[in-house]
Amino acid sequence: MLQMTGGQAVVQALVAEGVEIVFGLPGVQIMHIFDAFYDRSDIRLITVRHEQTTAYMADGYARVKGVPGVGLVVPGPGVQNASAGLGTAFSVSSPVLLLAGQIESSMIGRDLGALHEINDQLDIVRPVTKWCYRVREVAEVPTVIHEAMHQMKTGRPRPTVVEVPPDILAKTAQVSFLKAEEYPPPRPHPEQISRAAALLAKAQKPLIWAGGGTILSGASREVGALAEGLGAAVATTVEGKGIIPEDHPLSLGVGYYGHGAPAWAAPQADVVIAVGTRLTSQMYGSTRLRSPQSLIHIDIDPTVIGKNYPAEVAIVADAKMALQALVAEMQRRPGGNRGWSRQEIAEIQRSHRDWLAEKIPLQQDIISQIRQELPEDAILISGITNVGYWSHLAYPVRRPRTYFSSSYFATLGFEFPVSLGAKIAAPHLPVVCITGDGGFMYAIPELATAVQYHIPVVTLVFVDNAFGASYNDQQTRFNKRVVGTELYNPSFAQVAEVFGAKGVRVEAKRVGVALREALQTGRPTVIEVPIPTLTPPFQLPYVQGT
Ligand SMILES: Cc1ncc(C[n+]2csc(CCOP(=O)(O)OP(=O)(O)O)c2C)c(N)n1
Ligand SMILES: [Mg+2]
Repeated sequence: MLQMTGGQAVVQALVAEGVEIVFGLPGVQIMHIFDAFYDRSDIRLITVRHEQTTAYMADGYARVKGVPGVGLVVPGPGVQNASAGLGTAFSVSSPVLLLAGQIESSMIGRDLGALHEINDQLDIVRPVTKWCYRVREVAEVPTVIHEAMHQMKTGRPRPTVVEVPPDILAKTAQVSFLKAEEYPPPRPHPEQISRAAALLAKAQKPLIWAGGGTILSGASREVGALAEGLGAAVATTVEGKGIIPEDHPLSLGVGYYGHGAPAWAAPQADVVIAVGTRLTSQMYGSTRLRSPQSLIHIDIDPTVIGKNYPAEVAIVADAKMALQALVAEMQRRPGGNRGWSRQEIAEIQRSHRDWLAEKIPLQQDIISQIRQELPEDAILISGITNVGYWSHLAYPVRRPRTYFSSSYFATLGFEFPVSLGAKIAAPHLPVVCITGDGGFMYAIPELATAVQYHIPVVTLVFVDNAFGASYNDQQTRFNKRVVGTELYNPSFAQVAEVFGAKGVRVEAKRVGVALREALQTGRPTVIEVPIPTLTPPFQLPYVQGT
């Protein structure tokens, strides 16, 4: 038992849980937490310029490290500013703990007009969190933070919010702390594994759809082993990108809005093993499964199973555990599988590459220059911008946790702050952010954060002087009636310099060279690249699979 304030208890509990860094923005109700960082060498506080960044940086950090990231904000506007970041983390199943201030306990829910007051604060974050809670006593701080960690380390990892009123943060009490815990991943039911194996034994053309859940569970080896054992082709969602190297002979890469090599292959599959995905691919074109294709659906979250296509076999378990069991079960069964021939996959890949070369020569050239400059373990954050979308399909990834998107939330502006969190988590790796002139503007003030804390992310800003996707939508769906989608921009290179970062402007064909130079300087750098407005994948007709 230790005698301390609620604010000190919060920081001590974080340390006890293994938290090394917190991303925060101060305000009167949370100053006791800020004060508790004073003179501590076992935990760092990074101050950002907008609360959205607290959640985004925590998310980027969490995605790279595979451990919860922590943000700290004032109540009311602070929480609301952070909520798009929570929504993004929710969509990609990222463990982000947001510590939120509150108004004085005695005033909560009375609509008195207290500073930053918002009624039912937790109701605002409930739809984008897995769990949220208000601390009522200093002594319960460690158990509440421990429970938030438990929620994020078990099942589907999604954001949590813990709010603490300022009177609790200021009060002194005796507090005892818990040790950080790890929890065993849930194993599959053996009967479901043998049912899945029986179905797979008859499969001629099995297809694995690997989602973000496979990355979260670290199932690279298992996905590879099952694919090789069955001769199964492997398609991934954007979130599952890189679960096996995308140049593996059985890899089809990403299926995105009905595009990508999976669009050619999916219609030929007879049994599909979907792992760690709700199978959003069902919504688009040729990647949609159709009867009589059978689905074996594996997910840690039972609510996901069969959501977009009925599952013949449902396996509720950790992806790695389930795949390990399935691989072992298949090895016990006599008779080799036929599966896909490597030529078939190579031909599909060729069709996909030809299609890209025909449809998007400029984006493909830019993306190959980026790939060429980056080592295998470099991290790319693909923003909500044209080159970002096309990177899903044209930027081969070879390792898990090296490629990040904002999933179905498609949060414009997430990319730069998420990159900063990623770089803090992996200071030794190159971290590159792809953004647009629209998206970068959301978080440009964080260039100051990058300079202040020496976070040398390289940001590629593609400037088409438009909210390009919306502009292009008007070109195609609205008969070229352009309204409200054109942008005036400053020189992003000059803006970067004014902040004390490095800024350069280059033509698209010089992106590779500029990236190489930027990575060598070790400084936060903005590379501004003028481009014409371009068509995103989701505004092109679907690929017609064979
Ligand atoms: C928070 C949010 N607001 C609005 C949108 C809608 N939206 C999607 S793409 C886009 C345009 C993005 O412009 P830019 O960053 O310049 O990229 P570009 O499309 O020009 O490549 C907009 C406004 C969104 N996805 N997220
Ligand atoms: Mg733009």
